[in-house]
Amino acid sequence: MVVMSTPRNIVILTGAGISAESGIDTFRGGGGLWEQHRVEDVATPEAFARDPNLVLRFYDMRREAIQTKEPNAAHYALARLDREWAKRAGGEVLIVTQNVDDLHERGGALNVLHMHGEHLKAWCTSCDRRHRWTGPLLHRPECPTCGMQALRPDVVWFGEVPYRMDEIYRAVSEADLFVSIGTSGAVYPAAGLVRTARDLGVQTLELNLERSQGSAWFHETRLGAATEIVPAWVE
Ligand code: BV8
Repeated sequence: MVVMSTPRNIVILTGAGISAESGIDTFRGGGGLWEQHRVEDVATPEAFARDPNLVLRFYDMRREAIQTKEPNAAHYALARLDREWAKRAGGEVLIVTQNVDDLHERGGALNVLHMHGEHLKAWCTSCDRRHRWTGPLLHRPECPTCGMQALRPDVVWFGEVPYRMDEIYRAVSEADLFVSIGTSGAVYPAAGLVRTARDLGVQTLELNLERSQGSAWFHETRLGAATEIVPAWVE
């Protein structure tokens, strides 16, 4: 048990486990399968080049599904922390999420960084503009800016570079506390952030349903469902 003084700056990494109780499937809980495809095989540029309709259907189905889900107590607790921390401790909270759903934002969080992109955005590979997108992409709609039928999900696939890594590494280097919530620690560079934090002397805490692949790197691990252990930690 690590007893620490009140941390000023907190970086919180979240994964699919924080949205599980909102009814959004995790990757490795349900066997990480979709229509008999491993996610790692569908969420890649090669898969998109080989069978664009399969990939677009995969994302259309998930984009539609998340719009029927609601934030849960864990999202609301982090949003409270995000809004109140500056007053309480004069510090910053940054939520770095691997999730491509918008439940952190709909739960009221303000400082959210989607390192793997967002379901509700489409990226035009012709003019490089990004658009809020809630409908399907399978029928190749035209880009609202350039009119080309070149829209793809604005999601970081395996083998692609996650967004704003420099900003993330800087935030971790300036943090007093790094908290990881609801992630299996299976995917890099997200899974490597706890080691970056440790190497920089940052306190590290893991809140998860089960021990993750990176558990050994955390000063403290608390096990349980996010809707229970996240509000308890925030209070
Ligand atoms: C990159 C968007 C270069 C798409 C995603 C070998 C070694 C190291 C790395 C690699 C390697 N081979 C290949 C790589 C690189 C690869 C990688 O890591 N592959 C893995 C499979 C080995 N990574 C990449 O390609 C990345 N890019 O490396 O570029 C680079 C490197 C450094 C700096 C710059 C550039 C890009 C990866 C991004 C892929 N896109 N998502 C989409 O969503 O469709 S990944 C996807 O899976 C998620 O975004 C998430 O990041 C990831 C892991 O999922 P989790 O969120 O952890 O969910 P999971 O289901 O796994 O676990 C859920 C957890 O929650 C569990 O622990 C469970 O116990 C817990 N839980 C469940 N219920 C609850 C709960 N906890 C609390 N309460 C509950 N109720």
